[in-house]
Amino acid sequence: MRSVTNSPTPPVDVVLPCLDEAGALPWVLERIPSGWRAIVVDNGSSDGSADLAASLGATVVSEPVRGFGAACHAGLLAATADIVCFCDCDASLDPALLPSLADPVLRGELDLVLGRRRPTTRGAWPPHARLANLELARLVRRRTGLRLHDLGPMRAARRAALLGLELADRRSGYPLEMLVRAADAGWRVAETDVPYAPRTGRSKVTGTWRGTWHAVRDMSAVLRQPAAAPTATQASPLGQVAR
Ligand SMILES: Nc1nc2c(ncn2[C@@H]2O[C@H](COP(=O)(O)OP(=O)(O)O)[C@@H](O)[C@H]2O)c(=O)[nH]1
Ligand SMILES: [Mg+2]
Repeated sequence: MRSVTNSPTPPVDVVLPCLDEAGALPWVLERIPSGWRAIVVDNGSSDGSADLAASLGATVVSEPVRGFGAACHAGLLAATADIVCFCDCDASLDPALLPSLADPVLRGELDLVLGRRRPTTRGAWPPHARLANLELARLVRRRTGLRLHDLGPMRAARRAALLGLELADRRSGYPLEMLVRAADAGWRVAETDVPYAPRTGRSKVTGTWRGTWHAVRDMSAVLRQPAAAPTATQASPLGQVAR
C-alpha cells in the first residue's frame, strides 16, 4: 500500500473485513488506490493477519464480535473519510478497481455503487453460491424495485449516509440490509462489472455449508423486515441511473 502520511483525512477509506487472510493481505493492500486508507477489521484472526496488515501500513481495527456485519460495521465506525468503500480481503476482488465505484459517488451522481461479480474462471464462484445469489437478486428486485444482478461485497457510498441507515445486522445479512434500507430511503443505486477471481485461502461463508446456511438465514430475516417507506428507486448500469 502506498503511504497516506501527508493526507490526514484521505478522500476515501476502504473497509476490509478480515478473518485469517494473511495469504491475501499483501496483494490486497498493495492494490489500494494511492492516497486512500485501508482499514483492516480483524475479527479474531489466528494467522497473524492483524500484525501483517499493520506492518504493511493499514489501519487495523479489532472487532472481537465475530461476523461479517460486525466487522464491516466496526470499519464504518472507524472510518473518517467522506466516502467509504467495502471490499473483501481475500484477493477475489481487486481494490484497484474501487475508483470506478467511488467516482460516481464522489461526483454526487449516485449514492451507492456495487460491483457486479463476473467470474474470471469456472472455479471462482461455487455453483450453489452463484445460484443462491441469483435468487437473492430476484427477491431484492421484488422487495425494492432495484434491478441488480448481484449483491456483491464491493461497494462505495457516503459515510454519513451509511451511518444514517442505522444497519442492525451484524452477520451475513449486513450487505443485504444495506441495500434494502438504501432503497427504502430512495438512494440512487447502480452496479458496475468487476472481475471475480478465485479467492486466496479458505472461504468462511459461501464456500462452506455452515456459512451458506447462516447467510440464507440472516438474509431471509432481513427480507422479512417491513419496508420503511414507499420505494421510488431504480438501479441500472452505471451512467444510466434514474430515480
Ligand atoms: N471479520 C470477519 N470477516 C469475515 C468473517 N467471515 C468472513 N469474513 C471476511 O469477509 C470476507 C468474505 O468472506 P469469504 O470467506 O471470502 O466469503 P465468500 O466470499 O462468501 O466465500 C473475507 O474478507 C473474510 O475474511 C467474519 O466472521 N468476520
Ligand atoms: Mg470471498
